[in-house]
Amino acid sequence: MRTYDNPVIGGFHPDPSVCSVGDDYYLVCSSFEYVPGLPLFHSKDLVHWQQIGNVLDRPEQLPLPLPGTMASRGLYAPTIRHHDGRFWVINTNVSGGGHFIVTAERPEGPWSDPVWLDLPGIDPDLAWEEDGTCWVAFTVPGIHIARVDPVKGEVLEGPFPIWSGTGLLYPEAPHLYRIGDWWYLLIAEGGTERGHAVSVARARSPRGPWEGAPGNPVLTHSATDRPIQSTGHADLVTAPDGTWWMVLLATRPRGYTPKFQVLGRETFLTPVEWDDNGWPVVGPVLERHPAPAGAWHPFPVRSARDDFDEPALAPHWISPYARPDASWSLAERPGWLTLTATGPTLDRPGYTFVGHRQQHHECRAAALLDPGSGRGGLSVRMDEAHHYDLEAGDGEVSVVARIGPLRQTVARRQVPPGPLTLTVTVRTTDIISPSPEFTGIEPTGPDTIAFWIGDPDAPGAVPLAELEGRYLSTEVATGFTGRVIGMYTTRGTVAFDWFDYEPVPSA
Ligand code: 6LW
Repeated sequence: MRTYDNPVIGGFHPDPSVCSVGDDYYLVCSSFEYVPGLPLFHSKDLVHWQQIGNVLDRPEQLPLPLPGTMASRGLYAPTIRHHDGRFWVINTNVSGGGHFIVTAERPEGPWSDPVWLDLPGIDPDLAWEEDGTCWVAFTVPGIHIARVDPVKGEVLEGPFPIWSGTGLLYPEAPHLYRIGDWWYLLIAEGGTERGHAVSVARARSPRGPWEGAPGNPVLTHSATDRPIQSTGHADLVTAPDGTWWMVLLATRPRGYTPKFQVLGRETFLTPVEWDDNGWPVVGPVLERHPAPAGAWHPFPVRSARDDFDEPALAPHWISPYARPDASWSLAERPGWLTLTATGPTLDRPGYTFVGHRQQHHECRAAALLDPGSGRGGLSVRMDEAHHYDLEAGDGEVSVVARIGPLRQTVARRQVPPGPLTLTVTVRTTDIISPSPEFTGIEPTGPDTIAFWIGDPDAPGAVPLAELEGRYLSTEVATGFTGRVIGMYTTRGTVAFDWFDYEPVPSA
């Protein structure tokens, strides 16, 4: 039997929303403080996803960030729908402006400028009745809806509350669907941490009255020992063969109790069945499931190496807060990505950083860089107060750990001038009970992060330091994102010839 592996989109890709057009599927995720905003994926089989762009990729469309945006603020959960021959994305900038709608004829864009909606809350959803009546559902707290003109951004009626789930924490993430003679309302509750759950209600009209499913929550991994945790924030889609599927966020925490999640909330896929009373039956979400029927449609595997030979940066490259034109160039030194410092430290927003999400528990990232007279390197980032940096400049390479209020240089090595390769390797360390020789400092975190000058698999590589990974986890750093491994510059201009990111198979 053909199977697929979860997550279907690894690394920090939370709050997935999906729509289908014929046998094409499109999916968007939250992006928080990172630009470009709202990564957009395409699939033909629900299993293989290729990023085709970002919904918010023009500063004149939406100048990101708005002043004062902090880590894990900015763009929260979006919804994508196809209606009336157009793609619609509704989203919220929690750092200013609130809810907005953008549309596009083609998912690759261009996406329109935003139309703003004068409604409170987060997690907006768009749904249309057969006569064209358009509803926005959102979280204030409790789930509310308003009737809107989505083209003008006018609120025509409401908002009013419709349902607040089963009494669990934070009923949120509503999506409304017309299915047969019913309207269904899918929500998340329990909070986005280990208590996360999916619940459902139905009504004959969006106005209600809403009746919850007797089996609510219809999905949760709360209080289980399953390796996949925090299952929630889901959206539904049908395949051409009539089968139903759910995309949702979940996590894969590791290490000793309370366990640590370092990859952020990722996108998972799971089948949905319907019981005789018309309620969805879903879960558990497994690491491996029987695949949807129909032709398999993998995309060409992206090469581990980005040589920076293309005229534009690929859409998966993200930068915290902003990527000013003057801070990066693919033309200044052809075949290289040059990064020019916009700020002197990764400890405060305003620096130059172009990163790749860590998408696998075991992986390596490397770059060949020419520091010139500048300073820069590779950083593993959660936020300004939680990052490990492997930095070249001034004839040396150093490893700096920033953990909360503490900042320490943990290794330093002289190097000859000129280009050099820097490598970061991440390995899991699941030690769940102390060894007989327990010293009290056994690694109990999810992983270790090692820093090298050179290629660790080639002669001459210099190991500089190995640090515990738990300090770059959501449980320590807090927030809604995951690790991003990036190239950065904090002084002058540093040129990067290539950047590799690849999973490392377990030994
Ligand atoms: C999002 C909310 C949630 O707005 O987390 O898991 C918040 N669900 O629905 C940020 O992603």
